[in-house]
Amino acid sequence: MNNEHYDASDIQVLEGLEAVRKRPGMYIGTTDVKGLHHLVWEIVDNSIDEALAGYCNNIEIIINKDNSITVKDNGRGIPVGVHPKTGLSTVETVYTVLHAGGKFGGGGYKVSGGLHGVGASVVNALSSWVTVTVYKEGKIYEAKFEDGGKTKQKLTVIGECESDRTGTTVTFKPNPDIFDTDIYDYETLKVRTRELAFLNKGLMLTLRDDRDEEDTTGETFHYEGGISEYVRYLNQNKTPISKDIIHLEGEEDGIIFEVALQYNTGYTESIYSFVNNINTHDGGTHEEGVRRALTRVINNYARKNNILKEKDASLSGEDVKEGLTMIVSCKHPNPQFEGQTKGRLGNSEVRKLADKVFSEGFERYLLENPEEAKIIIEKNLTAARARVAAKRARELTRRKGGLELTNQWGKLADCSSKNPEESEIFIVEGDSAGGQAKQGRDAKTQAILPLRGKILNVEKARLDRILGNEEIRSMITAFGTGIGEDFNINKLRYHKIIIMTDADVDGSHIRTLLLTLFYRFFRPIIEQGHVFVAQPPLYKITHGKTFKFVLTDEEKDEYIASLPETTKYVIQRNKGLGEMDKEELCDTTMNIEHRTLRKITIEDAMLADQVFETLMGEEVEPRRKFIEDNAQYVENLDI
Ligand code: 1YM
Repeated sequence: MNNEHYDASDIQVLEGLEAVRKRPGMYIGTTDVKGLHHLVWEIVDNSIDEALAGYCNNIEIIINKDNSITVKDNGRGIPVGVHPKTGLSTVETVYTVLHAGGKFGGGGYKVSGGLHGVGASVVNALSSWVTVTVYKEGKIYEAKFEDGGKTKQKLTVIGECESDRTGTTVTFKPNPDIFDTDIYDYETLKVRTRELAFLNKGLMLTLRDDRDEEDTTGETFHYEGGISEYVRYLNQNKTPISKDIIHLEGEEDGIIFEVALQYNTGYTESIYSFVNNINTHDGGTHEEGVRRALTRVINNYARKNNILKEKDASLSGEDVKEGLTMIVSCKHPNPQFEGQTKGRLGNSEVRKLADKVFSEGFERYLLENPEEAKIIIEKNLTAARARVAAKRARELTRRKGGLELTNQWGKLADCSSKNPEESEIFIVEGDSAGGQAKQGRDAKTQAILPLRGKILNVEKARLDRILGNEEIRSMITAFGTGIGEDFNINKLRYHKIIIMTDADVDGSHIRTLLLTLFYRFFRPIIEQGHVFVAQPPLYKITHGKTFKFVLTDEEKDEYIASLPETTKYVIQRNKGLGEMDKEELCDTTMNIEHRTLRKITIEDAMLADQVFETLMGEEVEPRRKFIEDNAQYVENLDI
């Protein structure tokens, strides 16, 4: 792959950047804060492609003072010659012709196989200005664009550099008229930067925030162990049951397949799979190959060594994944992404490769490490026994009518509509806010379920115990979906599940608990976009006889600025839902016309799950550190 030469005539000139500016959503998904961050990855992806091709081992991402972004790499540098079809320099072509970048080069493992992998020209179209600098053959070249991709300065030699220096540096400033916000979030950039470092062993990525004067070095992510270190990282707040992280790798026909895994004492599975660095949320052939091989190899080993007796039932796929942390990563020159959100790998040849690499390597590991093998299989057997117990508990609950909706059941104020599409359920913190919400709701479409106090800590509980918790049973009953093996999303009685908690530490704790519960036991309701968080107003501003509720600090400042200068006004910070009267609560937070809801994505839920683990897991040290790190944000953290 490293010897491949590109043919510049491969560029396809398709359409102008005008189309991108008119309908940005079509090219980057959204123009909210997610779309803003997406721009960074479009540029970084080009550097990553260069790293995957074997020419680049260092990438820097800098948030500049003015919220522009700089991405630097030490690859070959974008080609500087004239492109025969456009008559422009290749740099200018890549940045001004839609779809040009992806058509270059051919072959290679392109990150751009993803949903919106449309490249540099889209970033240019959506930016106020862009500067591209290329270091190549002892010269420094520069091109500048402004106003959504208009060439301001053609590619020009602006100086000389050492003859062995090569690379590309791009700085862009997102157009504030296109995006809802122009403020970059360091943590968001950090999570993906770290993930890219785990997924590309040996590659050094640095993230720096120059908005903060004191920070000059930034954070560097560099993992020689690659996905093994990813597994260690994911298990850091858990208790691994064996010291080894098993890491297996194989290659066939240019397809690289890699997997790393380690069991912990917990009950949930954390399996993440990637293709060309893109998270395949819905799995696919690479994941299927491993899961199939894992179940088969464990059963074979357990039978051969008489751990599973002849009369015993085989261990199921469920049993062998309890407490399993695993990263599956595949690099493929021609990946086929399937499914509605393109989150599933479809290439069938990968299933066989994954099965082969995994079964050969894992079987050898078990044979060579009988002590570890025994610990793993004991864990699987315990899971199998618990699965049988949970089934019994579920049947018992069902027989007692525990998961059927009955009239005697007083807490839920259901809606009268039986049409799930128009029905919504508010899960409300506390009986008093619950009572207000019941009085002020639209009884046709809005159901209210008040939650008393904290729900169960699901980290430390298996399904049988979870079903013993009254608050959780109320929710399952109301949702109508069942849980565990009985879960059926088609039975969901409300298409909007809205979490409504106070704007304080307890409220955010309850929200985290609920999201964790949904993530672990009702994941499809998040994946299919049914979970929301209500946004109660943060302030009430009273001015004479009038008052206004606002959601954010910015809105507050804006409103105050709009008042006459001599004005006296009172600002009241809304801490609890209970501080509003029932009309206020319903009008600002529940009424479809006025309210703001935030839809929960699977990423939000994953993050909640991690925070939750830190706060609730068995390890004390990470918890102490988390509280210390966050102490400045909370008044009284009550856990
Ligand atoms: C900070 C952003 O864009 N790096 C980068 C981009 C390219 C190359 C190297 C490159 C690719 C190839 C040959 C090839 C790109 N080149 C093109 C195109 N960093 C950043 N580094 N030589 C250099 O793919 O064959 C598009 S991206 F199209 F010109 F080849």
